[in-house]
Amino acid sequence: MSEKTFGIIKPDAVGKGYTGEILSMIEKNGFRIAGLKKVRLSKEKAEGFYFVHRERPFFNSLTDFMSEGPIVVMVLEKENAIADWRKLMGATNPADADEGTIRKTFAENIERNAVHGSDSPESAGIEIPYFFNQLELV
Ligand code: 3AN
Repeated sequence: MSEKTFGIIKPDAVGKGYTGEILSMIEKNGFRIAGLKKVRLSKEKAEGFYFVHRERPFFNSLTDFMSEGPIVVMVLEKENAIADWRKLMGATNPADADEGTIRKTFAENIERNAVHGSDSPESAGIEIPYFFNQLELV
């Protein structure tokens, strides 16, 4: 049974020109890209996306970062997509991430950490429609 998850290539990685390499790693790891687009978040749209983190000390800095430049948003599909995408991303802090993961390879630090991925089916169910409508998923 295939599953869908939501991912972001964050402004640090897009700005440094890593979009193509990250998409290549995604495809090589067996994900089907069901939706893909480049967008620029306003501060307000970034705050809406990270609403669950609104009480965290890093919320303001995180939403500044996520709105500083373009991002690439995507819907990834495969069996076990949610867990497998988080595995390919690596640990939140790139210093703790395994060799070969996207964060180990491309992330700067715990905040500027290159990629995002839904952490549960519930999150994926909220995050996918935050950016994509049905016609955009093929
Ligand atoms: P993940 O993205 O691995 O699911 P979360 O959900 O705990 O991690 O955090 C959401 C985002 O907030 C992270 N991707 C990262 O950009 C940022 N973040 C998490 N922890 C910190 C921290 N201690 N300091 C700064 N930014 C953080």
